[in-house]
Amino acid sequence: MAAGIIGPLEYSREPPRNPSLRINAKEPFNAEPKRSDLISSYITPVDLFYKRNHGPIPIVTDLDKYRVTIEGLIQNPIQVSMDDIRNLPKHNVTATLQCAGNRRTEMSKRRKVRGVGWDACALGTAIWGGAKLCDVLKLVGLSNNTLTTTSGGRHVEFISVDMCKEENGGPYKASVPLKQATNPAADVLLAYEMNGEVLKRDHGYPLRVIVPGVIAARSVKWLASIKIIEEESQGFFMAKDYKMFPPTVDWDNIVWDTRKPQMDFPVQSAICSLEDVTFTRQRKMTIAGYAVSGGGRGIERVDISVDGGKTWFEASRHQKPGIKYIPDEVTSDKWAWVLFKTVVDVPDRMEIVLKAVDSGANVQPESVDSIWNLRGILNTSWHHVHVFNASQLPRSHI
Ligand SMILES: Nc1nc2c(c(=O)[nH]1)N[C@H]1C(S)=C(S)[C@@H](COP(=O)(O)O)O[C@H]1N2
Ligand SMILES: [Mo]
Repeated sequence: MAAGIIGPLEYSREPPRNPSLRINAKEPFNAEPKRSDLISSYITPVDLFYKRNHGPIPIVTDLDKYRVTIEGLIQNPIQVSMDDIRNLPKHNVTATLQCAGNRRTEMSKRRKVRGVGWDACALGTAIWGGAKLCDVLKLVGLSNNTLTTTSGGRHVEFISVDMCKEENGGPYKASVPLKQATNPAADVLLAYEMNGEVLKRDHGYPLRVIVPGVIAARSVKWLASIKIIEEESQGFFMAKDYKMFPPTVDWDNIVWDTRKPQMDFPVQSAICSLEDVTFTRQRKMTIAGYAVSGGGRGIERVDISVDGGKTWFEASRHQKPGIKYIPDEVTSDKWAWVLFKTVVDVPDRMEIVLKAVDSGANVQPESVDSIWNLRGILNTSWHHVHVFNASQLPRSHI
């Protein structure tokens, strides 16, 4: 067990949570904000940030004794304290974390998938404050942009203290390539702050990994040790989960080894000002939501259709509107979402469709069928919302 922090076996010591969250699973606690709450500010308030756990929330028993071990295929393993991490240059990175399971419920409606159901709000944007992993790894003699260590290490594994049933009660683990971990431009952080405050327990207190542009499953919370290893982590969530299979693969014929662990997330967008089926008496309506892409590819365009995808127009978008506490040292926001908004006239009924285009000209896929996969990850299909004028309700709704 790691020094100064424990992963409890039961759920009797969970932190307080905002009651407005929509709970998708109680134990482990998995919850997302309401759609309208998600887009009420560019930076997601901590209490409204989605929470995705695989076990009870760990407890820091003694922060002074807390140490992160750095070991594996390196010459000299060390242990670092919170003070050691805080003494390194501090960076603030504005990054959107998105769970690979975002919009899973919608995919499951088409054909059943396995996993916690999520609406379209299993993501959030925060200003993460902490040390760059590349600076931490310099403490064990690894210089920037290292491909491999002299003893053959090519991946950096992060190990937590929580107890996940998928790991048979063991801790959550994930890894990133050493090249990415030691690349200062990749902005991989060991974060101890979220939106300028000490990280909360739900989000990994005292220290978590943030891997911008990559599915959030790699941003390990409650970090206990870092291991330099030869191959990608063999942990459950790298080897037997969070992989993208084609629609033909089912639980009977799946061979996990045939696919790489998913890293970057693809371009994604969703309407958050409206529910999937919305009734209104208004003649004008606001369509607002988010668009985000992984790998540091910003959003180039957000396209909206109000006639089911026959004709399209571009939504106005805004990045960073009125951020109050954005500090000077913020390095970039290429890792973060854009929010968009547009006002349209409301006919008797309309089908609103949304798709985004990223800076690499990647476009969201039209149909969920083409990307359906048994674990229900990365549902990035065009988002549809049906609007009915309440005075003209179709027969089936009266
Ligand atoms: N130690 C640990 N880290 C973890 C997880 C976990 O269960 N345990 N869940 C991962 C997944 S799947 C996601 S989507 C994000 C969620 O981060 P959040 O709860 O801060 O939003 O954390 C990742 N890191
Ligand atoms: Mo996730």
